[in-house]
Amino acid sequence: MCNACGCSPPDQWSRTEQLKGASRRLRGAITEELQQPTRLFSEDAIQILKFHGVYQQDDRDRRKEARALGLDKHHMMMIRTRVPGGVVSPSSYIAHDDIAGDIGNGTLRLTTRQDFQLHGVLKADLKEAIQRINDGLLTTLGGCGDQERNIMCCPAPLQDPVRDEVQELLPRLVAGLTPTTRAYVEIWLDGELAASSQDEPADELYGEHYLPRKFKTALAIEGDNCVDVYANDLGLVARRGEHGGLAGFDVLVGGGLGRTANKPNTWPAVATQLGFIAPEDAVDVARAVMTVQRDYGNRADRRHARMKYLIADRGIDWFRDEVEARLGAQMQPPRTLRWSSAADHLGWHDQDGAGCFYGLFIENGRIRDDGTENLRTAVRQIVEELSPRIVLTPQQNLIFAGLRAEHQDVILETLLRHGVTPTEAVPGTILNSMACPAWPTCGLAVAESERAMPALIRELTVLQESAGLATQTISFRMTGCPNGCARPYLGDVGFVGTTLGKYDVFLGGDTEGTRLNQLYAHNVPLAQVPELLRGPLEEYARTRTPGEGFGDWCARHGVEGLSEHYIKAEGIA
Ligand code: SRM
Ligand code: SF4
Repeated sequence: MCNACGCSPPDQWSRTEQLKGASRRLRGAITEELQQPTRLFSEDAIQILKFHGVYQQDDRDRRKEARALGLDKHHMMMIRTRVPGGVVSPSSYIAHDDIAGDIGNGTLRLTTRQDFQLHGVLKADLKEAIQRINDGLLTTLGGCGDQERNIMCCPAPLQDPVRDEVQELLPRLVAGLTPTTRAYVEIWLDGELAASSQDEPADELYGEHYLPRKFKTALAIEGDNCVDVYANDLGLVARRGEHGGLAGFDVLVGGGLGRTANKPNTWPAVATQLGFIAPEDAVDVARAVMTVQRDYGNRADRRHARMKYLIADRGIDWFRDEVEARLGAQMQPPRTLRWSSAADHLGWHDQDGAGCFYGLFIENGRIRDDGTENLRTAVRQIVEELSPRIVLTPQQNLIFAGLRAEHQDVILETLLRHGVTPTEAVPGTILNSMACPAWPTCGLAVAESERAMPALIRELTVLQESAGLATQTISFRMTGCPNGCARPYLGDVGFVGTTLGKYDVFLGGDTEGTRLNQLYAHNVPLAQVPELLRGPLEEYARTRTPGEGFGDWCARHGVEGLSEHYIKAEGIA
C-alpha cells in the first residue's frame, strides 16, 4: 500500500490490472481470436471478454466423459445482456428466445439483477448472438467486468409520479456510468475500426484501467426493497416529498455479498447510509462515488477490491469527505429508512387506471420447455399474442404489464395449456425462493444450486405447512458457492454450498432484506437440511409475536443459541 494516500501502487497491481491497461480500451485480442477456428479463447482474452458481457464456461456435466475419451472440455459461452431496470420490448424478448433456441442451450435465464443470460453458445456463434441481441436494441456491454453492472430498479409498473421520475433518471444514470469505449461496436457490430484507442476521446470516468472490481447500483422506491438495495455498491432510495413528488434520494454505499471460504479478509456486507441528495444531483453523486472507488480501491488483491472493503478499511466518514470533495458540495444527513415489503410484485395487480400487470413466477429464473411444463413456449406465445410491456424482476421473475382485464383469461389459458402452474397457485414458500445457476455452467460452483433447490424447496413447503406456517412469507435462497449470487445472506434462510452435496445454513435475515443472516449449521448434507429447520420453524410458529417474521424471530432468539439448541445439543448434523 502507498504511504502517501493508501492506494495500491501500480507495481503491485494484479495481472488483471495489467491486462486491462494493455487492452486498448477493452479490445485486447478478441477480434483476432474470434477469427481463429478454435473452440476457446486465451486466458487474456477471457478477462477482457467479460467486459463485453461474455463468460467462457464449459459443460461440467461432460468433463468426466471428455476426460475418459481424452478430449478437451466442452467449451461454451455464457452471454449476459444488460437490461436496465429489467425493461424489455416484446421484440427483444423474442430475439433472446430465438437465440436460445437457434444457437444457445434452449433455455433463457432471468438473473437476480434483471438481466438475461444465454448459456451454451459456441464460440463460432458468439458474434451472431451478440449482433442479434443488439438488433433487439439491447447490449451485452457491461454485463460483466470491472465496471458498472446492470442498474436495477423496482419493476412495478405502477402509475406513480415518483416511479415516473425514477424511470426518467435510469437512462441518464446508465449513460453517466457506462464506459465510452468504441471497442464493442468495432468488435461485434462491425463498426468502423479506430486505428487505435488513441483515436477515441479519453474515457474520463474509467481511464485505461476501469474499476478495481465490479460495481453495482440499484434504485429503490421508499418502502419497497424488492431490488435488495443493501446488496449494492451504490443504492439510491427515492423518497417522496410532502406533495407526492420525488423529494430526493437516500444514498447507500458499500453493499456486497461475495466472500471466499477460508479467506478472513472477505465478508458479505450490507450498504451503509451516506447522505441525502436532491434528485438533480443523482448522476453526479453516482459518478463521484464511483471515482472514489476507482482511485482508492484495492487493485492488488481482487478478493479485497470491492468498494465495501475500501469503506471498511477507511471508514464511512473518510468516504463521505472524498465524495463531497469531488462534488464540491455537502450532502444532507441521511433520513430514516423504513421498508414495508421486499416482495417481487408477483400475481395480478391493478396498474391504477392503466390496466393491470401480472408478475409471473419463473422458478430460479430458468425459462425452458421440459416436455411436461413448457414454460418457454407459454411465455413466447403470451408475448406474441398480447405484445405486453415486459419487465424482468430482481428476483428472477417476469412481469407482463399494460394488460386489459380480458387478458387474464388468455394468460391463464396459455399457461395451463402448456402445463405451467399459474403464479397464484404456486405455494408461497416456492415463490419466495431463489437459487443461482451453479452446476453445470458456473465454473466457481462447489455444490449444486438451481438443480438442487426445486426438490428441497418442495420439502420445505411441506414442512412450513405442517408447522402451521403455510401463509407466512419466509425467503429461502441457495447458492452453489459463497459468492452469493442469489443473495443468500439476505434471506430469512440461506443455503451456501461448501462442497458437493453440502451446505452452510444461515438464519436470521429479515424479510425486508436489511440485515445479514448468520451461520446456523455448517456443512450440512442436503438431505438433512429440512430436519434441522424443523425445530426452529415449529418453535417460531408457537412463540412468534404478531407480525414477526421468521428471520426476525431467529435474530431475537440469537442464531448461535438456536444452533446450540437444535444442532449441537440434539446432534442433528
Ligand atoms: Fe454472480 C460470479 C451468476 C448476481 C456475486 N456470478 C458469477 C459468475 C459469472 C461465475 C464466474 O465468475 O465465472 C456466475 C455465472 C453462472 C452461470 O453459469 O450463469 C454468476 N451472478 C450470477 C447470476 C446469473 C445469478 C442468478 O441466479 O441470477 C446473477 C447475474 C446478475 C447480473 O445480471 O448481473 C448474479 N453475483 C450476483 C449477485 C447478486 C446481486 O448482484 O444482486 C452477487 C452478490 C452481490 C455482490 O456482487 O456482492 C454476485 N458473482 C458474485 C461474485 C462475488 C463477488 C465478490 O465481490 O466477491 C462472483 C465471483 C467474482 O466476481 O469473482 C460472481
Ligand atoms: Fe456460481 Fe457461486 Fe454465483 Fe452460484 S453463487 S452462480 S455457484 S459464482
